[in-house]
Amino acid sequence: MLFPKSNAHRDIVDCSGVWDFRPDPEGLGLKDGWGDGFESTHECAVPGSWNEQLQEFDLMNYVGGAWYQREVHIPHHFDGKQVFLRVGSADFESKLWVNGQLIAENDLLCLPYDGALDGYITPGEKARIVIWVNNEQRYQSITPGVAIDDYIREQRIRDEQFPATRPDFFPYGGIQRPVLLCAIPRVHIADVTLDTHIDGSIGLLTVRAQVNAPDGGQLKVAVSDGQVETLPIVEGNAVAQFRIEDCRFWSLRDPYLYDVSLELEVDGTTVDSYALHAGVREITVRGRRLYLNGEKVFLRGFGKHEDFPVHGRGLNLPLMVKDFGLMHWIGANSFRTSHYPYAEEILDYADRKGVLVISELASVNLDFRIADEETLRNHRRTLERQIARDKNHPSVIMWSVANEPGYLGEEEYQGEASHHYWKNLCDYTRELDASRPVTVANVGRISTNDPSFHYVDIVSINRYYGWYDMPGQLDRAAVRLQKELDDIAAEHDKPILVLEFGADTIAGAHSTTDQLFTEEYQARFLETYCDVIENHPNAIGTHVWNFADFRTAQNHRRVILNLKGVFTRTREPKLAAFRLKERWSVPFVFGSEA
Ligand code: GCB
Repeated sequence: MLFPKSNAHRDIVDCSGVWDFRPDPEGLGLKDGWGDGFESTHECAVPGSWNEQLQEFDLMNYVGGAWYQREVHIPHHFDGKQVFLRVGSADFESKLWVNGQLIAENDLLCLPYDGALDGYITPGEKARIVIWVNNEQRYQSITPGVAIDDYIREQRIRDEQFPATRPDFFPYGGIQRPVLLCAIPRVHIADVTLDTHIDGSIGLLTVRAQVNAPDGGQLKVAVSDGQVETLPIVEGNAVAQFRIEDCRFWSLRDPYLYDVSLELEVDGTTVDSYALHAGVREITVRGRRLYLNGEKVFLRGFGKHEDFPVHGRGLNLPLMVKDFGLMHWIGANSFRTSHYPYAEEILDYADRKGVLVISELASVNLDFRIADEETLRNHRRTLERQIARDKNHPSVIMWSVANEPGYLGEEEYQGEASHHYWKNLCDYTRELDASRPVTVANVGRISTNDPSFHYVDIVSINRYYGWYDMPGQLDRAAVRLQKELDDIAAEHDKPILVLEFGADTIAGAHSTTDQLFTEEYQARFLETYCDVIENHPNAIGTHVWNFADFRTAQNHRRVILNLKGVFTRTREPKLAAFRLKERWSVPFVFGSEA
């Protein structure tokens, strides 16, 4: 799955802008053929979530179907090309029509989808694009949905969140990443997979291309160190292997990217080209440590969210640049795409800035009373699509295949079915991508007896002692945390990553003694955790929850936002940000190892 690019053979029309919009709470549109076009009632900017944009039209908390529509000119020079439309993400579920023709559908959260327009458009004329988006989560999806019926089925005493949702982040709806109209040659490069290894000072780069050209064609692959290979195409495939002497490896200090350019030649004519970057690097897990290019690495960073006033989860490039600037300022070297795949633009930027990314699947609070073979199939489908999308980013160093499964402490989580689930999923991840470790973020309620620990490469835990339990008592929290790390290490000879720990903090609240919600308490909380974790022989990282305050659904535990950010939602630093900056300005020193 190649990210769309413009070059001598390929072109893109970005359909971002203000689109016609209409909410459809009664679900009329799918029955009444709104895919052919509909009468709009509102306007909504793309990319962006509809919620805060249309708050004044009573759509802040809207959960259901909504319709988007706009016209776009198909350029004359698209004639003879393969034209398709790519939707970066339209969450949670979406269908796409062009000139009244259903072109494509998607039900995978925060992942792109596309559809071919052959036969449905005329170059030189306008085309009508209609997109239906529905932000209702489904019961069987890998972040299980929750609707009023589910509360009844689950015999819960009350609706806990409005809008109804399980996770602790706002269920934004809308077209949240760009919609791109793309034209590529009919005979083209369809996919490229990069694989890198290191051998001393030599970089080994394998470029595997899939093309839809007939045998007889050839592919020229050039690397910016000066090497060029010309390969025959055999059954739609070509593989080039390069040895880069004195290679500049992609690293935190020097995120060097080689240019890899591919040219497809048929009958002596170049018919297509595509260029991408390769960061030559190797990620390995050995014993209790994580290595980048053979050097131990300790992760310092955050769980984040795609969240900002007005845009909601919509791609926001100035915010992206600002966030990377703040991560650089504070000395973070990594973040997790909690709790869903982030925009590809963000991963590209991480490649360029030398920031390590744990790419997380959109699986939150998997409930093992309802998870079944269909859920597992959905999980595997998500994994396939996410790895296909993100595989070439050197910044992506790990797959987190789920966050806090078994969240309710349901007894089914400890059963055979759960073991089968995690073994199957972790094995499948390694089958699809043997070059990166796999993890699952474990929830405190399951504690150290988590079936997934047996199948992951890295054990990850999220902990809140001193906050949800033992509030205001950091000494007790530290003892408990230490014991859990020791217990896990005693049973699993694997690295341990603490992927969440944090305290809600109201910027401006202060106290001379340990008091929840104050800036001093957050700072001390994070420092206490870092002290314990950094000194543990199995620990390979501290990811603070969260980088910035973010919006949640309405519930009595949150004052509009989850306030665990070390930056506010609009990115002002709290006291803890300065403390972390001080701590993270000193390089991490690993203890002497047995
Ligand atoms: C968690 C979840 C995260 C929440 C966080 C919290 O364990 O993974 O989504 O936002 O706790 O603040 O409670």
